[in-house]
Amino acid sequence: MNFIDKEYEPKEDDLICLFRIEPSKNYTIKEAAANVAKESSVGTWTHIGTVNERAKRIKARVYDIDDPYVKIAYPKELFELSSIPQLLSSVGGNIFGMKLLDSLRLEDIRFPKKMLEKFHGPQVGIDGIRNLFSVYDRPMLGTIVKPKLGLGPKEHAKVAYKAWKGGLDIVKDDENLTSMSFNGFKKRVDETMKLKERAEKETGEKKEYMGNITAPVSEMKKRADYLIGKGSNYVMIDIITIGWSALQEMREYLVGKNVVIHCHRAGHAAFTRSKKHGISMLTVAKLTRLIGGDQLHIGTAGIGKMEGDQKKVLKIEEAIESMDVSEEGRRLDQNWGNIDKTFAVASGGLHPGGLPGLVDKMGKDIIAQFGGGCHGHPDGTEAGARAIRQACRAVMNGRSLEEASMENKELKKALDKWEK
Ligand code: RUB
Ligand code: CA
Repeated sequence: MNFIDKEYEPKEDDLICLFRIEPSKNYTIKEAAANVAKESSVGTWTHIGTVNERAKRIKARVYDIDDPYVKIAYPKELFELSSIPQLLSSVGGNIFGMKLLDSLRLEDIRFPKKMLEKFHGPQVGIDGIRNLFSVYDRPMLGTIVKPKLGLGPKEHAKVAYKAWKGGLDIVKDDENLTSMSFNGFKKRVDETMKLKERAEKETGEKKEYMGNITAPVSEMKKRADYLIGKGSNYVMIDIITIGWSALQEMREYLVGKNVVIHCHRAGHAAFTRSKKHGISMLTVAKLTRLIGGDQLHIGTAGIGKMEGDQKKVLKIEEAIESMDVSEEGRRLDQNWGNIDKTFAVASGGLHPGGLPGLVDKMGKDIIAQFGGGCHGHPDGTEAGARAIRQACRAVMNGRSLEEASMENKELKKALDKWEK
C-alpha cells in the first residue's frame, strides 16, 4: 500500500493532521511520513496477506510535505466519531514511539463536520458567561485562593469573600485542592457559597465560585451535583489529569444543567512543551472545545510565569474563539459548525501591572486570573482585588496605570511591589 499521494485533495469529511516530523538517520522525510500515516491508520511494519479492499480504501494519505511539516488526511471511517480516546489511539498513539523517528509532534488537527455533530461543545460559552455576570465591556477578573493547599474551609471562604468584596468576579480553587483531610470538599463549598451570597448582597454584583471537582469520575459527578445543589453555576476540572474519556463523560453528565465547565490544564506541558515532540496545546485546546469546555487556560502571552509566547497563545485563542478559521501556512482550517466558543483564561504569575499588556495582546475577551498577584498585595487580599479592578478600569478607559495609581492607593502599592 502506498501512503503518499501528493495529488490527493482532502475532503470535507476527512480528518486532517499537521505533524512535525524528524526522521532518524537512514530515513527520508517521505519514508518517515509514510510510516506515520501507515501506523496511525491501517498498516503495520511488514507486508501482510490479510489486507482487504476496505483497508485500502480507508488508509491515511500524506498529501503535503514541507519538511519538517507533513499534512495527512484520514478518511472518517478510521474513527469512532464520538470517541476522543479512539481518535488519539490513532493520531496520538503508537506513532510517537516509532524508532524510525527522532521526534514527532502533532501540531494541529482539523475535525470533519460529521465529527462535530457527535459532540456538544461548550454549554454556556463566551456569550452565556458574559450574560451570567452582565459584564460585557472588560475582561472577567478572577483569583485562585492561595496558598494552594493548607487553608481550612472557613479560612478558604474568608479569602474568597475578600477577593469578591474587593471587586473580583470569580474565585477558584487551585488545581491540587480537591477534598483534603484538612479541607473537605463539601465543607469548603458550604462555607464559600455562604460568603459568596454575602459578597453579592454587599457589592450588588454577580459573583461565582469555581469549585474543583477533580476526582475519579463517579466522585466528580457527586461533587458537581453538590455544587449545583448549592446554587453554583460552575464546576472546575483538571482536564489533563482526569483524561479525555472522563471529560467527555462529565460533559455528557452535565447536559441540560447549564453549568460552566472551567478547564484547568495542569500537566499539559509534559507533552505540549517540547517544540519537537508531543502534542501541541493548540490540539489540546481544540479537543477541549469540541468536547465542551467553556473556559480553558491557554497561557498569558509571555506576561506571566508560565511558558507560551504571544504568537503561540494568540493562535490558540483564535482557535477557540472563532467560528471559522481559514488554512494559512502552518495552520489548518476549521469550521466549527454547531460547536460554541470557549472562553480563554489567562493565568499564572499575573499581577495588576500586567493587565495593560495582557489586554493589548489577548483582547478584552479573556478571563484574567491573579493568585499571588492578588493575595500577595502588601495590604492583603481585599486590597489586592481592588488594585486589580482599578487596573482594569484604567485599561478600559485608556489610561496608564501610573496615572491611575495617583488616585488609587491599592494600585499604587501593587505597582510599587511588583513593577519596580
Ligand atoms: C496561578 C496558578 C494556576 C496557573 C496554571 O497562580 O496557580 O494554576 O494559572 O498555569 P498565580 P496555566 O497567579 O499565583 O501564578 O494557566 O498556564 O495553565
Ligand atoms: Ca479572548
